Amino acid sequence: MRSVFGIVALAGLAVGRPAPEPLLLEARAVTVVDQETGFTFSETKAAATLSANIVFRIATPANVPAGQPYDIVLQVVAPNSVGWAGLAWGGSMVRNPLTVSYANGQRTTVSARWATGHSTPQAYSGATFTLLSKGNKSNGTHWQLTAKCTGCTTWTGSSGAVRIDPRDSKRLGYACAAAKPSNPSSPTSSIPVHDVYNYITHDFSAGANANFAALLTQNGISEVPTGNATLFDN
Ligand code: HEM
Ligand SMILES: *[C@@H]1O[C@H](CO)[C@@H](O)[C@H](O)[C@H]1NC(C)=O
Ligand SMILES: *[C@@H]1O[C@H](CO)[C@@H](O)[C@H](O)[C@H]1NC(C)=O
Ligand SMILES: CC(=O)N[C@H]1CO[C@H](CO)[C@@H](O)[C@@H]1O
Repeated sequence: MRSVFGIVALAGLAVGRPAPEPLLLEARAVTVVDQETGFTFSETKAAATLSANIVFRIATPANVPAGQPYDIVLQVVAPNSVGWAGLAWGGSMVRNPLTVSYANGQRTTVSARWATGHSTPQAYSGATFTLLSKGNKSNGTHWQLTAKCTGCTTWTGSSGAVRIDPRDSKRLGYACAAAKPSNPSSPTSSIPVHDVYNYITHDFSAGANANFAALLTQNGISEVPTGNATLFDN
């Protein structure tokens, strides 16, 4: 696991030659602490073009009891050239929760979808999102979403119940299009088909938060997260 706190990164530069990177196709977990929301995220960059990345960040509660469902906080940072960005939690397009987000002026919209084939996904009621009071914005170069999701990490797929292990790495799918959704304020807006799709390996363990429930409260979400908040906040 590598840490990318400003100070640590600068200290690394000052030391001089970095350690050689192993040439392994393993998850390259990067832990990022978001100063604005206070969450610790595991970050994976996904190529939108040869020269632009979408950044996917996922924060998990620490100490999730084995087998229990759990909420996550998803942060997506995309260049303004990206009309929509999608994350496929099961690692492919079909029969798993798809999270699609897009800019809506100064705000962002997030949409839960589900595809039964390689055609336009439908709205999905099994995953619900609550935008945090901080972390949803856009500027001259990027738009950014920050939302809690209930239902992104457990679902019933083609071969039964699936649960993402919060202590593990997992292949996720992603997709994006340059063209914008027709009705950006609506979570059920029609979206144009992707220009790009690919896969990332995301290390969920690098985004564990011992104070998950308290951080949600600090960001305007007071309901108890799915799972056991008592255990999450120890
Ligand atoms: C907007 C409507 C969409 C249409 C019409 C569509 C259509 C398709 C088609 C036809 C393919 C197969 C391409 C091929 O095999 O050559 C494909 C693949 C794929 N799509 Fe979509 N798609 C849509 C939305 C999405 C969304 C929202 C996601 C979310 C991440 C997504 C993720 C993927 C992925 C990861 C693949 C690679 C194959 C797989 O893993 O199943 N798609 N899509
Ligand atoms: C624009 O927003 C993005 C995403 O929040 C951020 O990473 C970037 O630093 C911002 N740029 C400026 C100039 O503020
Ligand atoms: C959470 O865990 C604690 C400690 O095991 C237990 O006493 C409590 O009943 C649990 N709460 C829920 C809602 O499961
Ligand atoms: C900067 C910021 O966090 N903006 C918005 C994020 O989304 C929520 C819910 O729509 C808004 O209340 C925030 O103002």
